[in-house]
Amino acid sequence: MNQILSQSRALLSESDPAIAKLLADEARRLADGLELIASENVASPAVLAALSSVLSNKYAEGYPGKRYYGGCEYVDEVELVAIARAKQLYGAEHVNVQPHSGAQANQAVFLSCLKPGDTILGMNLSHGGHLTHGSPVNMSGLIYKAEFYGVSESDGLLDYDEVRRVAQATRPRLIIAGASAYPRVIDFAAFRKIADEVGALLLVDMAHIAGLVAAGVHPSPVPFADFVTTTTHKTLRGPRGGIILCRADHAKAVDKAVFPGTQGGPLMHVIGAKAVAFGEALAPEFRAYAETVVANAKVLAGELVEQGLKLVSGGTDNHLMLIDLRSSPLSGKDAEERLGRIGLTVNKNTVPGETRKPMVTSGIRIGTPAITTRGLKPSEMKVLAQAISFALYPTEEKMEQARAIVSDLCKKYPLYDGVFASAGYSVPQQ
Ligand code: DSN
Repeated sequence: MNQILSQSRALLSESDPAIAKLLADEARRLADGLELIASENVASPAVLAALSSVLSNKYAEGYPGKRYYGGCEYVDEVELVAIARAKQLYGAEHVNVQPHSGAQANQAVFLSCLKPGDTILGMNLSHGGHLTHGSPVNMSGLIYKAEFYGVSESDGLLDYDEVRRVAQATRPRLIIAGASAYPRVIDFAAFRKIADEVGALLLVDMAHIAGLVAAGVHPSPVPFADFVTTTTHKTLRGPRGGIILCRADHAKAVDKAVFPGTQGGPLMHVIGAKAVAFGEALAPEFRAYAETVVANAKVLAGELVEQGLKLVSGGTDNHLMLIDLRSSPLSGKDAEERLGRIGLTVNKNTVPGETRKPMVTSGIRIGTPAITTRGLKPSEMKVLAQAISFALYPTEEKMEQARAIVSDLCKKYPLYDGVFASAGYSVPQQ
């Protein structure tokens, strides 16, 4: 059996060379460049092993001990381990590990506590919020009445007085805290206070910072929120997927909203991989990793400012920063393309007060989770900032220098070597 599994890569090459080639191309793309997309990471070989396991074969609608299918004795154990580890990691009263994604985790929370037409209050997408927090093109904005708060345009910081003012004016049933492009610490106690003042429930979507919270390097929302949702693949470094943490009194409604409310059969291979990732995040090495993610981000932000670039809020407290290009001739799209040419993968991003379209934008979001997994340290952030700045304001000579910097860093920190090898993980066979 093990032999068959270890031969799967070779089998794929034989049975489907077209897809095998594309997988190899993607592995090479990852290895030859540096991943600076703030929501991406490099999952461990153990996480990848669970993802490509026989658990993928199993239908298991229902919950451990109460399934609609036979043969669930082992997947029940897998799901129970995932739940126990997630509870330990975050100190949560109840955890549902079945959501296929962060969007579906949010959708299930909405179904558990809202009726169509109820008012929700979330962060403005162009200020760093998320599509699923009430955008008019998402079901959250189509089914519910969405209201928004934002950051102060003068300093880029969340304005809690403004959140309170909008909450008092709109009386939401649910307030959503959490962001996909906010570089500062979020004050969850302040959100709880505002929610209590207006009689609202509080959902914190901690997808971006879940790994930082797990490691104790960002304050936890769990003591303050009725519901906490997260993806498992960003700073948490697990497989793509979602989970919901909630207070015990919401447990039944949340479980019902996930299945049968919004999903059918859970993806048991992903749940197995979530369990592996939670186990890794419980290990002491993960705290050191998360501390380095933040240290790298702080040094990189400082160096970018030294290079003359403007950052929203002037810097960062977490794993990401937003370059504001409004005073430069470049759009976010231009900058994304230029950085791509030297092997740095980033995403264009709106900035507070954005005037360009979402496919163009005036900003670039940069994150350090993946490069930190790869092994880069704060001492390397100066040259990385230099490469970014050379690529944004290039001459032919500077572009060459920028490419050489990135290429040297890639050689110094090979993908799936270094961090995983030194942490005692096995390196996947090529
Ligand atoms: N699209 C993700 C991000 O990049 O932040 C959030 O879902």
